[in-house]
Amino acid sequence: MKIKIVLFILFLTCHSLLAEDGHDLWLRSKSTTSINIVCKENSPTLEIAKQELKQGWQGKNGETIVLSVKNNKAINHDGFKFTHEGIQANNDFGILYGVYELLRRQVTGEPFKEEICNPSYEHRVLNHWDNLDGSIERGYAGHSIFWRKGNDAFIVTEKDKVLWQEYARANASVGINGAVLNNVNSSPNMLKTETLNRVKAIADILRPYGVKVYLSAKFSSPSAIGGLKSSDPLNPEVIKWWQDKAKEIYSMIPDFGGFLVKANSEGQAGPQDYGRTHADGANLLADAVKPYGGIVMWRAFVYSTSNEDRAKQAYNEFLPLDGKFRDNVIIQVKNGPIDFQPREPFSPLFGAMKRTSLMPELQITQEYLGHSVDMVYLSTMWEEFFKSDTYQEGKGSTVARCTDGSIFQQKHTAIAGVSNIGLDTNWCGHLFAQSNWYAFGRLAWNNQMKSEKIADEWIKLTFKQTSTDKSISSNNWTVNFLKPVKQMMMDSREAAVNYMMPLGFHHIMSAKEHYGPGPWWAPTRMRKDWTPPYFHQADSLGVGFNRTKTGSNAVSQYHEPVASMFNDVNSCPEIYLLWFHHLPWDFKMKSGHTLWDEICYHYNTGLQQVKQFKKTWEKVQPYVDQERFVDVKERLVLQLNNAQLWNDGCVLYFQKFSKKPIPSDIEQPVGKLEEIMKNDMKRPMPWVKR
Ligand code: GCV
Repeated sequence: MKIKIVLFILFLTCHSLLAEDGHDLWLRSKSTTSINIVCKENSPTLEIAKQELKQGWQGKNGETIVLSVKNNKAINHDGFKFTHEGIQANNDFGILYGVYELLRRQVTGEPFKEEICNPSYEHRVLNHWDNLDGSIERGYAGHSIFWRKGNDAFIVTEKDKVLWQEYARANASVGINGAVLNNVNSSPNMLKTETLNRVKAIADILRPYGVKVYLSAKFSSPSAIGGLKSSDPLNPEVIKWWQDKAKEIYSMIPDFGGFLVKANSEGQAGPQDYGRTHADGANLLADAVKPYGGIVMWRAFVYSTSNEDRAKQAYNEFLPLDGKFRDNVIIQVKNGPIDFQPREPFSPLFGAMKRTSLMPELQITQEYLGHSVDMVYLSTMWEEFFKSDTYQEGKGSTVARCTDGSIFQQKHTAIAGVSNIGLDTNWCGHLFAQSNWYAFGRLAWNNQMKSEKIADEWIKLTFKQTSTDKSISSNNWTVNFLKPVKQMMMDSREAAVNYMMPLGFHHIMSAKEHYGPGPWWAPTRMRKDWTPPYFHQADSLGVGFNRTKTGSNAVSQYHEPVASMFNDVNSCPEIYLLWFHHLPWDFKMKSGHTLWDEICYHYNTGLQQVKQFKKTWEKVQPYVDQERFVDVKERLVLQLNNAQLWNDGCVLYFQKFSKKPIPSDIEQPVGKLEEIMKNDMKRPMPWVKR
């Protein structure tokens, strides 16, 4: 009996040692050697920097590192310089970022040489779509880490503080320096004093890590909570209300970042309700925060129930306002003209608004890319976006250069990512979704970084030090784990495009939570531009949205030669073909296949790719702890179901129009279209229980 108890205790101890729940993210370095730190200054941030160095140091035993805060014109914002003796920066945050970079290189094996590392963007912000009741719009990793409902909703517990600190640390380690704490579909209660008290508590924890807090503001707040009759931006009482609110916020949070606003979009209030423009609305808030150094991020995600192509509407509305915004307003533009689809061409607003600061908005949470079920590494998608050439100021006017201040004189530069973080132990639901949080930070810091390098770093930081079997040699690990897992990540986004929306298809997902296929969904009561048939336009003659000169002419919003390239079916990249063109089913593709066959081949390729991911992961079992291995394995099974459903649903649905056979050299669908369609809105979401 005694032996049994001892064995049981031993089992529990070993088990807890090996337990890997993913909570530690990419921050696992444990020092084995000592370091001598020289730093004349002191501050809470520098304390953290020193602590991190001591905790994570992997260099020579007893080495001396000098941390010095002094002005160097070559260093921008919170950038830093590696010198022969240590790290130099203009401010404490730069030192902290330098420390994280140094520690990262020690794990990844990248050399530490004299160089300056400047951030691409001044503000690198996470947008949390967290509601005050703790739910998260498009959140797939549990409830909010900031908000909850119930009697203790505003009580700040020790547990809260620990979590917020861990969150701040993770952000700082990849250079993220801002967080919008609530949903853009915001509640006016956000700006009530009792809520602001909690915001202050969060800001106090995030501050030493260099993470500023921002809030999404409801435009109608003056009338909703301020007792005013109107929220008209030109009304003196409204102007005063926002000024007073800003004063109150800054008295509590002196480094408050500013506001994010979704106005006159998807039912949200806005200046147009009073016959005013987006510039009037944005400038109202900008003037209120200006005395304190705050900024306003004003979203360009707008479209109405007009007959105009939805892809054209943001450009039509915002371009005429170019130059009319205050210099502390930044227009936040989604990467593509529709809505975070698996693949979109870049939004034509990039580079077109030359006298206004513009910031890209990326979506880290996988609303249209498989939630926290499908493994999709998004960095390759963002890299494709940054590299897109707008030609606005000649060849090489990439989106990256149009937004980071390289081409246009922007008072402020910024970038936002819609967060995928929740209360799940591993923060993001899917272990591999952590890589998207990581990649967003790395690309926000350096928009020229290559996805492969980011994946390489993330895998090493996340898995290397926890390899369960110490007898595994480094070479063995590299060949049998790092390489195949990296390849899987690098292929994963294209795979998702293949099994969801290849060749320029977009917005053909299920209306239920945007997971799974739904190209058929078109209730008559529904707004047309919310239904997939509006976007794919399939009929007996062909498929695709004609956005050429003979169609909606969305191509004309692009600068030449991009406009002509997209307009001409022969030069339009095939990855965007059905985004811009309506084509016959037997249109000849570059491969020699007909369009119909090519569609089938793409869906099938996506399906086969996911099968391959599953095999790859099964093979790497010896290199991963059991808990993380099983969790990812289970999700890959669900991802394969999803890929199968997409393949079967889309191929069989479009076949009703093409009336052509599915090529015989690929797997035939296993599902029945009627069944898939019948179950579409009833199918439960395949959440993985943790
Ligand atoms: C926060 C899409 C999403 C909405 C989101 C909106 C936006 O429509 O489905 O959940 O709302 O984009 O970005 O404002």
